[in-house]
Amino acid sequence: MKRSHVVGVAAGAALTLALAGCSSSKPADASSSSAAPAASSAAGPASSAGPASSAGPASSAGPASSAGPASSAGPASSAPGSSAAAPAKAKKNYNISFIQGVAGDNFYITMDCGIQAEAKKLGVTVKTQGPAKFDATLQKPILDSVVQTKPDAILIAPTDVKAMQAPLAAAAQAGIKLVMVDTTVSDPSIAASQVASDNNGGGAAAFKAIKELAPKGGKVLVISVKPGISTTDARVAGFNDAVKADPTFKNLGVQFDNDDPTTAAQVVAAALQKDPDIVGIFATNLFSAEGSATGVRQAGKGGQVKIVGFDAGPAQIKDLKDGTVQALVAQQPGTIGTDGLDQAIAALDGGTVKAKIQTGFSIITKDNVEGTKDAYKAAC
Ligand code: T6T
Repeated sequence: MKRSHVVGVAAGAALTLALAGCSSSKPADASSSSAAPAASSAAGPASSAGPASSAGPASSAGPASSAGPASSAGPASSAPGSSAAAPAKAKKNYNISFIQGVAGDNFYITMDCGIQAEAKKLGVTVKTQGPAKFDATLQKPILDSVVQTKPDAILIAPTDVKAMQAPLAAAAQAGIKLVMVDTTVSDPSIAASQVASDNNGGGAAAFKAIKELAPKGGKVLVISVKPGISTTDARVAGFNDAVKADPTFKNLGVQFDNDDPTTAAQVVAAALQKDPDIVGIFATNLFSAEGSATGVRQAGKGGQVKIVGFDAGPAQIKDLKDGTVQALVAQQPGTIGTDGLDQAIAALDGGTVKAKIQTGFSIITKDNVEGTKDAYKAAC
């Protein structure tokens, strides 16, 4: 499936961004004739239960192909996970846990909405919980206690590639099927499947958007969470490689905010004091983007310094409409969730499991934000 998507940037110049098609493939068939009735989702801390609404067809994608007839480096955007026929019921009402990277993050809330809708359809139970901060020292005890309850499978967004490796290996050793959703660990062979966005491609697309907004080039800054997160590290790498290939831009490097918008705002304010001629900021996730917008606003440079942020939470959409942020790289967290659950069920039912699924992203600007279906949810 390929579709072309014309978007404009705040400066008014129209960009033609190609949404390059990821090849469509149905997630592993989780079909079975008998299935338990859908059970309602139970709750742990920061838990959520499944809505009645349907998640749409479960989708999955092969490696996201990139395209972009428009200028400059990297893919402009990548295709949404392609549609596939909805899986049938699971063989039984499995007990599954979903452990978010952090509770209360619109990205993981939206992912949980996809998971819960899919769980209802498949007739399985998913309990969701997450740490209060994006921090392995807080996520590990949650994982350990979930493992004690002996679920059939765990869907998890590991908060650190190294720190979560051993606890997840122990879970796999205990016979629990693992599916990495969003983030992963250094050695993902312990998992049945991994589902994530094209994070490297998204970083390259972010640079491409900045270049369209600041065509003369100049200084660019990256605001990220912390080192050791597979997703944001890949976004930074994709962005850095694209900047390196363009001599009109000078990369000031990456600064970290520990997933805290207040810290991000302070870091951006200090950076703008030191380098008032920064032309663009790439914020690699939701809270980094929120904080970067605040920092730029407080410096009185709203609209002048171009901000491209990963994710599309409600506050980010507002910043985009206000003109403080110029473009958002919107992931498909609902699809990551449904695909992740489908793979877990396939692994449990003895079906065919896809070891790796890459989902797409889209670029939201002021010109296409109205009516976008890619904005994240605050609740299901
Ligand atoms: O960007 C998402 C997610 O993909 C990343 O791994 C961590 O941050 C978010 O949850 C957004 O806050």
